[in-house]
Amino acid sequence: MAPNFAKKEYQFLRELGLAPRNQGCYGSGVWRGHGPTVTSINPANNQPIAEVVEASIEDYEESMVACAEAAKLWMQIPAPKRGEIVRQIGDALRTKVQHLGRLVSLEMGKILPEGIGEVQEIIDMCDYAVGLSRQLNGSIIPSERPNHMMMEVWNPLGVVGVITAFNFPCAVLGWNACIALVCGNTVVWKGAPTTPLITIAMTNLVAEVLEKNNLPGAIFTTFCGGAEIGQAIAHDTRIPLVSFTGSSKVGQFVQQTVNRRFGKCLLELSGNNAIIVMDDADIQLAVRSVLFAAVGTAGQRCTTCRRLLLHETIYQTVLDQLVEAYKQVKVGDPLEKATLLGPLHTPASKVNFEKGIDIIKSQGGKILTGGSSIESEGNFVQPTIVEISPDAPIVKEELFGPVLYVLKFQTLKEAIEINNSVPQGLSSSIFTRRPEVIFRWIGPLGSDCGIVNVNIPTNGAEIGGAFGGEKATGGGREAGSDSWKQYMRRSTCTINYGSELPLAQGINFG
Ligand code: UN1
Repeated sequence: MAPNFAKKEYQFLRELGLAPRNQGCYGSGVWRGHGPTVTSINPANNQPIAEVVEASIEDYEESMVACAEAAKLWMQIPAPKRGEIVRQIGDALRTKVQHLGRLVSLEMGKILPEGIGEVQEIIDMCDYAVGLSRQLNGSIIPSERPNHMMMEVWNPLGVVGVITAFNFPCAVLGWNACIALVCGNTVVWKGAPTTPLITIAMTNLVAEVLEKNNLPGAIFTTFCGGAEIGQAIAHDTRIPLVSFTGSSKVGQFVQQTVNRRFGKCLLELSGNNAIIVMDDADIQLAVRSVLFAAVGTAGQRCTTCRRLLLHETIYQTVLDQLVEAYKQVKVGDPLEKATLLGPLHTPASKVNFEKGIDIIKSQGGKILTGGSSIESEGNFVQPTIVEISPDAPIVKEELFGPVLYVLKFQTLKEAIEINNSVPQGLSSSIFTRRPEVIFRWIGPLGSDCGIVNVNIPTNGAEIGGAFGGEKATGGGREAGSDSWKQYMRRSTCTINYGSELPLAQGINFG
């Protein structure tokens, strides 16, 4: 049933500024929408939640003119003052964390604690970015010439484009936007076509803060829309940096388009993450971690564990405990308290799961538990464990659902080889207590991923580190550490404060 917005249990939608029909473009500080009308669907029952009128290309053009203009103003505001605006965004999020988390759960389908966790991730990013706004430091470099000084000044890029995916419909916006804003850039955001209500609710919150501070709304410009808007962003020379989250296939296309115009890309693409359990591992810790990593968000995180590599001596013990744990997983409405596994995001994801299972069987995979979709009005499937050879072609692909491949190994070297044998390189984890194993794992001949963990799951990264991966994952790094540098341009400045003109490399010119 479509929610009745007036009913008490759906009151939170109104409080997030949503209506049964919404405009999906926030440009030049006003809501508009002249594109196609889409319906947001609840994945737990495939019933409509509300309608959204997407941005048209004309909406895009008009909004982009204002956004590029606003960048000139925003970049001249001192960075710590920009930080103060991001601090206020964080505070606004704090007051709405339950509501927004609930909306994430309702529209995306992840369970409520994960929905709230996702909003918390943006709040963390706001806090981080506030501190960062006083630390956008450049270096001073010794000059080889007398009476000269060399230094680096970090300047804003202008406009940063952020294209996000359905699985983290707002946290990934937070990773990019919080940093981009304190760095002095305006932000253009295209959320996923199937999560437009989250895009609108999140934008409402940011827009209110800008308005309260008498700043142009165009500093934060939002488009609900599909491929046409995505392509416009990729082609737009007013956008020097495009951050894209999605499949490797689309990411490659975005990168080629942006690079052709000498723009830069930050890519956050597919993962195929492994957990290795060594013979000395704490088995209980490993089993709990695998459960969260493989079943959490119904296997729809880019950091989801898809491959479990078990040492032959503990193979059966871990597997028995894991199969037992899988059988206890409660599948159901993501808003209900006991639920651990919500629906897949769309009916197409469910079909994709079913096709994946057929391929797994045809490639010699043995289903140990699960393996079927569940008859219901929602997109529910069973959490699934498969015994399969590491050489089966399906193992190299990212099947976006709760399907875990279990593989057996004998030596650490062999486990690392299997870990590194897939095209993707996002996240990885090993369970062991031996220092020599830990240091080999994180060293040059260890995991080839961007995220290399020990005794924790592959997912659930903190925002303080740089997030991203290698190979087909795209090479981008977002959120913490020195990721901010990508949202700025570096000016290397050499200043002569003397009256001579000594040349570098000792050149005597005339
Ligand atoms: C994603 O799946 O696109 O590490 C991002 C994690 C989360 C982010 C996942 N912090 O699982």
